[in-house]
Amino acid sequence: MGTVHQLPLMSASPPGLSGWSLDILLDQPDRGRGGTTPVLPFLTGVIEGFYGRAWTHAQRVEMLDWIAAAGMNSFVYGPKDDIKIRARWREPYNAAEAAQLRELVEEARARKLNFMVAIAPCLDVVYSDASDFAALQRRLDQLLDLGVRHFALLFDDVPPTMMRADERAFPSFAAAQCHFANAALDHLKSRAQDVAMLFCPTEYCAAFAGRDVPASAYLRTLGAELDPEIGVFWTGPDIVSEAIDAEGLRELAAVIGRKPVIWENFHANDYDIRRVHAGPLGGRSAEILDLVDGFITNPNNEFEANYVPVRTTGLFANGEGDEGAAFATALEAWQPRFRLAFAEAGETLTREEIRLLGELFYQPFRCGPEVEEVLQTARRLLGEQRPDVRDHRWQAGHDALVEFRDRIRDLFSRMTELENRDLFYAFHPYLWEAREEITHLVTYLDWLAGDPPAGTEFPHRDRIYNFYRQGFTVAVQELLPRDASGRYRHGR
Ligand code: GDL
Repeated sequence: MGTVHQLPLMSASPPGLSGWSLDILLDQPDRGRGGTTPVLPFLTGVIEGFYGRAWTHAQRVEMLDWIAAAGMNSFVYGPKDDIKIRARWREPYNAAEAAQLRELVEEARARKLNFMVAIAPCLDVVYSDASDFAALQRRLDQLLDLGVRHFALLFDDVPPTMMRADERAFPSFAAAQCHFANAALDHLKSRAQDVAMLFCPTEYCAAFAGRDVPASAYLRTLGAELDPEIGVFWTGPDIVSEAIDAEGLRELAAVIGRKPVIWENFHANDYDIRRVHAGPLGGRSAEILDLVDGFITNPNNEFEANYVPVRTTGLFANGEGDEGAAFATALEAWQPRFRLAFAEAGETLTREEIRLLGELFYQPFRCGPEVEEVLQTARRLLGEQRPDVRDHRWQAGHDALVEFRDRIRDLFSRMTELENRDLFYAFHPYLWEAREEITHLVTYLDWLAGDPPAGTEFPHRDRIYNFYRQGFTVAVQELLPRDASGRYRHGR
């Protein structure tokens, strides 16, 4: 920890990239002090590190613009289902893929960003097998030849078990990974001097370490055996952490012998097809920045939904601690993307409409402040056994919900007219559902407001039936009882 950054030797820069690392270092804000990896500054940026459909090449290039505009410095290319990153990590990139990677190297360089490529050999690697290490070397060599200098070795989401051959060769799973990663870094350094490597451990959050980080033999082995120049990713207490606090980070750093680089899953949505997160980063206070070596976000699969997540992550990483202020700044910058087709030149959705969109699909643990208020009103209206619908407060609440439904309907139809179709499609399924549900709720409140005689049933119950998701997965989910928060509540 506290390593002083050494400037990379310019002679080691890839052809045509001479001097770029120096530019990057000089351009970094003062938060360069962590520095596990000697050639990298405090890392801020985006990792395309989710499961499912990856972004397109054009989107990646655009993401580089977003990262730069957000005042961040890095992009990590690591989509889990890029077959050559994980499932077929031994296969070389073909000519077309290599050309795109080379272009990304150049596009990142033009914006003075670090470009990092992930390799995830964890599904089937035999750490002690020389031919597997040779395969890794071939991949690293190919990437080096394309101009890549920064690498991420990922060992996440695999069982912590070893192949028989490895059990004979290494005292533990962690020792095997350390050996492999250290050898990879040595290889990189034998080829170039301005190289850097990050490592994603198999225990990458406190939950995976049994919520007792100091007692984790796995993490302690990393601390003792992983080359101190290799940066270590960490997602916080959980895979998707509601909060990341200073105490947990201090504890972790003492165990792994370096500050972690946060792999931020706050805005990720690959684990839940019902949600998208277009609100600001939250639940993290600025004091944690001194306890980490970087802050990299792994956001939504839907590229266009990530504008506010990326911008507010950048604001946070640059010291903006106020979630509401960051949200407002990001919305303003996002607005030009909402141009309407066939409208007066330059007409966009209004700031209020865009704010509503962001608030409806806000964060993994809550909706935006105004939406939460509306939900509170709805709970109040429905909480009464037999509401007095002539009561002024009840009527005002009903009116507020009617108005809210109308705003969502209007937003939905205005979104259908966006010139940027990807932006529309990114939100379409979610917005559709929001509109249907609020419409149903208001229909029910309208019925209640008519003061139906006691004992009558809401006549629209059949209308709603087909809105709800059904099919195999839902049938399985319904087999095991859960509580309102989604936690399983079943035993023997
Ligand atoms: C994970 C995966 C990541 C995924 C995320 C959210 C890490 C280190 N790995 O477990 O690829 O997108 O959760 O589902 O977070």
